[in-house]
Amino acid sequence: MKILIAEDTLSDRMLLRFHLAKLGHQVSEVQNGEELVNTLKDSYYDWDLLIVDLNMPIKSGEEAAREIRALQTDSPEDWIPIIFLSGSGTDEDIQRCIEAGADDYLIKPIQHKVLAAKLLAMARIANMRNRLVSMNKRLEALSTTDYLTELPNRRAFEISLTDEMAKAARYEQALSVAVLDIDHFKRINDEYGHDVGDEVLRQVSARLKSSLRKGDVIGRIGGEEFGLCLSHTSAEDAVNACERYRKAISGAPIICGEHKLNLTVSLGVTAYCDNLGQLELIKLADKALYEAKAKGRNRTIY
Ligand code: GH3
Ligand code: MG
Ligand code: MG
Repeated sequence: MKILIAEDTLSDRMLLRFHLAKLGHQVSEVQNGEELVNTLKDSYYDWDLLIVDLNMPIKSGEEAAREIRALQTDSPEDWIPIIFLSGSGTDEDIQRCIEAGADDYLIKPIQHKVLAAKLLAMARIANMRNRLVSMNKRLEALSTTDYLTELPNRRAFEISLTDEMAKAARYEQALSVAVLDIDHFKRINDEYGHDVGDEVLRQVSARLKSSLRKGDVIGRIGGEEFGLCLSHTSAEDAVNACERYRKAISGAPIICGEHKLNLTVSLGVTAYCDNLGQLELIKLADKALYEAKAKGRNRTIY
C-alpha cells in the first residue's frame, strides 16, 4: 500500500516508517494536519491509507480528518482508510476521532504486530472497495452499450441527446438530429437468416462508427435503426454529414462469409430549436425518414 503518515514527533515517524517499510509498504510523511490536508488536495488518489496522529501542531489529526472527509464525494472510489494514533485513548477521544472520519484508532506505544494486523484488515476492505468500483464500471458500460453492435444503446443515446440539447439551448449553438434506417433489412434476414442479419448490423455499425465526426454521437435506437446527434451542426451541414454516412454504407458491399451484400440506408434529419422536446425532435427526424423511404429510399431528407 502507499501510506501517508502525519506525525509531528520525529522518533515516532521514523519508527513507523521502519516497520511499515519492512512490511513492504511505500511510505511518505508529513508533520502536521495542515500539510496532510494540502498533500491530499494535490494528490488525493495517490494514497491507499492514512496514518494520522491525533495531537499535532497547526492542525490536529481530528480537524484534518474532517477536512479530508469533506473533500471526498460519496462514491466508493473516494474512500481512503484513516487510522488514528494517539498517546491518549479515552473513550471520548476515540469517539470524536471516529466521528471525524477515522476508521480505526491505535494507542501509542504502537504494538507493531497489531498495526500489521489492522493494515491487513484495511487492505481487505480496500480490496472489496476496488472490486465494487470496477463492478460498477462494468455495470455502467453494460447498461449503456448495445450488446450486438457495441454502440451506445437507446438509453445512452437519449442521455447524450438531452445533454447536447441543454448545451445548444444555453450557448445558442446549432444542433441537428438524424435517424438512419437500413433499407429492406427484413429481406436480409428472410434470404440469408438471422445470423447474417446480425453480422450485417455489426458491420454497418462498425462502418458508421469509423465514419463518425468528432463530436457526433451515434446510437442503436431500434432493431436496424440508428440515431445521430450532430452537435454544432446546422441542418444544411447535417444533410452533408448524413450523406457521408449514407455513402459509407452504400459505397462498398458488406461481406458476410460467401455473401456480398449491397445495402443502402435512408436518413431523416431535423434541426433543434429551443422549444422542441426530445420526443418531438426524434419524431420530426422520423417523419423525414418516412419521407425518404416513400421517395424511394437510399437518400437523406431534411
Ligand atoms: P424499410 O426499408 O422500410 O426500413 O424495410 P425493412 O425491411 O428494413 O424494415 P422492417 O421494419 O419491415 O423490418 C426490420 C427488420 O429488422 C425486421 C426485424 O426482424 C429485423 N431486426 C430487428 N432487430 C434485429 C436484430 O437484432 N437482428 C436481426 N438479424 N434482425 C433484426
Ligand atoms: Mg429498415
Ligand atoms: Mg426500421
